[in-house]
Amino acid sequence: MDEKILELKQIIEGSDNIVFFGGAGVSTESNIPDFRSVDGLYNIKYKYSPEVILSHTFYKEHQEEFYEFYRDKMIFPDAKPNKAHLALAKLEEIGKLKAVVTQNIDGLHQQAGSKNVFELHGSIFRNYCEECGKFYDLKAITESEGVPKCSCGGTIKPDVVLYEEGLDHKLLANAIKAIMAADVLIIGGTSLAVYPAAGLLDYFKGSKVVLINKEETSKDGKADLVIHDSIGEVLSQIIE
Ligand code: CNA
Repeated sequence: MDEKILELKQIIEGSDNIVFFGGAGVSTESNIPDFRSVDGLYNIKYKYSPEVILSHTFYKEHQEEFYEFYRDKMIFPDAKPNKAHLALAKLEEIGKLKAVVTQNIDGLHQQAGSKNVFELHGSIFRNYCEECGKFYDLKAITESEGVPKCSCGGTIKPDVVLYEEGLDHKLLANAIKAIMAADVLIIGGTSLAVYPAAGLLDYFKGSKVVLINKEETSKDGKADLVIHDSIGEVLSQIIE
């Protein structure tokens, strides 16, 4: 076994208080593109960058275009959890992993069986009317055309955090609490370029930070163990 995998295995064996912090790279092996990889959404040709389209201002001013992009590029209803999601769910089941803090909106951690998941940026599976607050599931978006409308006439908005919007305070506080209480923090599949989410890592006070990412990140220098590899491949070797 690779030396680094062995080291990760030892770190995991030595702790029953692990928190995982992840991003879009956790779901690329489920064929959901991330933002910043070569095949990611930042490198596709679109009239506007994802950062512009997925902003609150754009949502308000160009709703038709927002929903066209959102349906086309952000929703993958048939995606299945991959080896990374399954390994993390297993680590929780055996009592080692206490929480998953994710920037993803795809619901794949829950689909894999993870219970304590903090979805910092919301979920494509939750949608609500901006006027009356009525809740809608994903079908309200996938089975409608143009701007999805509520029975009251209001616009249905996905419960996902757009650029320029703040994170849910309670959720943020609970995610911070979990990170502060953890002994081991495993960070994976994230460029750590999106704030305030990436700033949550500064709350970690435990003993070991592990970083598993295909590319280098700004926090590589601060981690005790850095593995530049596919997260599904790495985590599936830990839990066999
Ligand atoms: P990002 O900025 O696109 O970074 C992804 C990182 O993951 C990159 O550094 C890649 O090198 C790395 N990576 C890609 N595939 C793998 C892999 N298989 N194994 C290991 N590393 C890999 O994405 P972040 O999550 O850091 O950025 C935050 C944004 C992206 C959040 O606001 C998300 O909501 C948003 N996003 C989410 C999804 C999703 O829900 N699946 C998809 C696309 C974007």
